[in-house]
Amino acid sequence: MHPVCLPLSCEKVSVCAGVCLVLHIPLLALLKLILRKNNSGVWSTRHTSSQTNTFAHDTAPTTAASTATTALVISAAAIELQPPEPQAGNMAELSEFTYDPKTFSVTPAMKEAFKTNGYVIIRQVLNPEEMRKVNQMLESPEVQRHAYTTADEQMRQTRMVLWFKVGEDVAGCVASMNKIAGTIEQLMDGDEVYHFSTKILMKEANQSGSFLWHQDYGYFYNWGYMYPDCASIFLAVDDCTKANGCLEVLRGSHRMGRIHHEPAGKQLQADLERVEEAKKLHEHLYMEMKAGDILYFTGNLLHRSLPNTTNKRRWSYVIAYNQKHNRTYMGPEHPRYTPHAGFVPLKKVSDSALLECQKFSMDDQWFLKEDEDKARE
Ligand SMILES: O=C(O)CCC(=O)C(=O)O
Repeated sequence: MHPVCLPLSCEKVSVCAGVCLVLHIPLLALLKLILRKNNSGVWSTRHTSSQTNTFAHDTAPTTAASTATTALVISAAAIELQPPEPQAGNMAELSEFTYDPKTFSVTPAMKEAFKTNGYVIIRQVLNPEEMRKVNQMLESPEVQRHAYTTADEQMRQTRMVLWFKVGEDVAGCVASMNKIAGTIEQLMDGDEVYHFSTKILMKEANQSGSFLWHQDYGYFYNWGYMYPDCASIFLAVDDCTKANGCLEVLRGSHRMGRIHHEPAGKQLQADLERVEEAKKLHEHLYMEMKAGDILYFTGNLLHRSLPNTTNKRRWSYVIAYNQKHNRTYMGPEHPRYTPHAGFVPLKKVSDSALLECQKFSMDDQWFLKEDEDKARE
């Protein structure tokens, strides 16, 4: 018997069963015509619930079809069909929080939002004074001389700098502060995390390429990491808007698991057929952010960003973390081995560390060179 028949009284069951048999295929279409979603995301009839019974009684069931309609309305009202998730907008809002230095902690609501949506955005994690220090470090010739370019599928270029070590300098503080490293560790809700890499992605004014649709685990997977137990934080160095190529995500897409990636330009791109299908199931969100806001997101969340079309730069600062147990099987003998692959414990520091830190120099840092970049392999 079709499930919509279940709660009907005995005399209606035979009518409905017959109708189900005859109309089995168009049944869902009929239901869609009869039902609509209300504001709280619950499916109901086109009338209010108090009107539902009146509707059933007032309609003279003169034909088999109208009898079926009446039966279906009664049964659907009784079942109260639920869509798989509440309204999209509300769920996205659930992932948005504001940092308060006095009271901040990772709450169950944040963990739940991270699990459901694949990300949380926390506004103003770094204050303007902290951001001044970050900018001073990023703009220093010592960092900038390590810049090279990545390119999208149209070979449009974006400058980037990438490094691996966590020093006792400004960059090291950012990577190991509790409000960043401690937060991502708690959101991932499991093993200890360590720093995998930090990079700055510099979309300059009126130029730059895109970052193609991908999952960060798409990269980690190629480097031999066995589990998607990695996550990243995206710190807005400049305000990020739709016009200057803010990050875009497909909310909840991490629940699809890893999808196939192929090289495109100098990047890896997720299988676009899958991405198109994913867009039908997962809300496409533009992560507009102010400088100092941080997006914490899981390794399998599909994301991308488009070129900067404005006359101001749009820089971002992305730190990748990996869980301690998540090892790569690609040891030194393997052609894809990356020497930074091993676990190095991350000693977390207090949230005041960045303001206290005076070391801008990264003289002992290990910066990635363009010819060492194995992103595409
Ligand atoms: O900075 C951006 O626009 C994109 C960065 C990104 O997608 C990544 O690092 O995985």
